[in-house]
Amino acid sequence: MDIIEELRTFREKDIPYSRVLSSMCTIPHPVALEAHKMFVETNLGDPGIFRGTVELEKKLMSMIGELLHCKTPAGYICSGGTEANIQGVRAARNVQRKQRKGNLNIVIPKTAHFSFEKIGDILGVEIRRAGVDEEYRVDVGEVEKLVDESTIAIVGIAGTTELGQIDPIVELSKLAEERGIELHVDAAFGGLVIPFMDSPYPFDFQNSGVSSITIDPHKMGMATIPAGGIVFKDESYLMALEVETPYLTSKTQFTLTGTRPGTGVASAYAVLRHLGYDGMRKVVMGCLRNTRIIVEEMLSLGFEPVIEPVMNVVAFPTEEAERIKDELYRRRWVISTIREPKAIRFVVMPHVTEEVIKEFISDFRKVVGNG
Ligand code: 0PR
Repeated sequence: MDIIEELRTFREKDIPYSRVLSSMCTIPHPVALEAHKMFVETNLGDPGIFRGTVELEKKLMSMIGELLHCKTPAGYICSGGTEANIQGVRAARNVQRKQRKGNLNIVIPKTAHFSFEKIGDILGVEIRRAGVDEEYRVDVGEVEKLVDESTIAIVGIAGTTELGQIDPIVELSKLAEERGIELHVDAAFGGLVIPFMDSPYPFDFQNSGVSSITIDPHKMGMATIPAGGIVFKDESYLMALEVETPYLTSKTQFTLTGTRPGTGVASAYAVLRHLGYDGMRKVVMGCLRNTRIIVEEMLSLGFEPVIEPVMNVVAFPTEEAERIKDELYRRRWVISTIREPKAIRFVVMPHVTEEVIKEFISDFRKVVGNG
């Protein structure tokens, strides 16, 4: 068998995005794919060779900085939200280390992504989890109680993985400033949604206490995987991450990985330039409209959302969550479930079109005995 044919047999076993309502990734925008192909062999790990790609990354970072209300953005495109969160907390640890005593800790919302588990393990910092209010936003009072002399950073989430909720970043920022500690905002998902909403919640560097933001082009930015983003409020944080690189074309490196693709940079840049703010707004509005359609359909079947959707993520409580998910999977639909409360969850990415929703709801009805 021809190798390409062989590869196709594997690829055909993958479930197409048109059957996936659980993913925060999506089909790359056509312009992202073009850009990706052009940069396939680039390696940002050796900037002296890929000088043009380095320049492009700087341009992209200043575009993202503008979007996030930062005049001095410093950061890079990495493998994803996990690496971005690691680097955000690692930089916070390195800048705070001298002033803090004891076993260092960070305070995160209970609703934080599981990447923070890895962070605790890798960096050896204690992870303290604060509870949430009835709308699933972190309880700032609880965060305040958990912060002590060993705390290096607070984490807030702008677009929680499970419910798409936004933490009170404004209040967290004030608290971080009062205590002289860092505030890392995980906007891996929401970072490319919130700025394009009608009255965007100020989750970004508008708050002077925000030190770093995770913002992933391979989620709502429609870039090719891998493309995560970490942005610091200024260069001092990158300097706190530097190690010497004796035999490279550069003297130091602040990234976590060494060899690093330029494809994410090119594809993210291409999408943002091609669509512009207006185009991005249209995409986001489309996803929000489709989220509404799902909510209406689900309401008509007797399911009420856990919270009124804030963005294009929505969950519906049901004791039968696991059964529904498994039964749908047997019918080649992928949805997800969340733990607290027990619920089924949908992420309404650009590939979840009105037609997809129609087809999905028709199967969903059968699964819940209403079709
Ligand atoms: N922060 C938040 C708020 C996230 O939602 C995620 C990922 C991350 C950080 C980590 O990002 P990376 O996965 O890029 O390292 N959230 C989704 C999740 O883990 C990602 C995802 C993507 C899940 C595609 C499924 C899928 O098919 O649930």
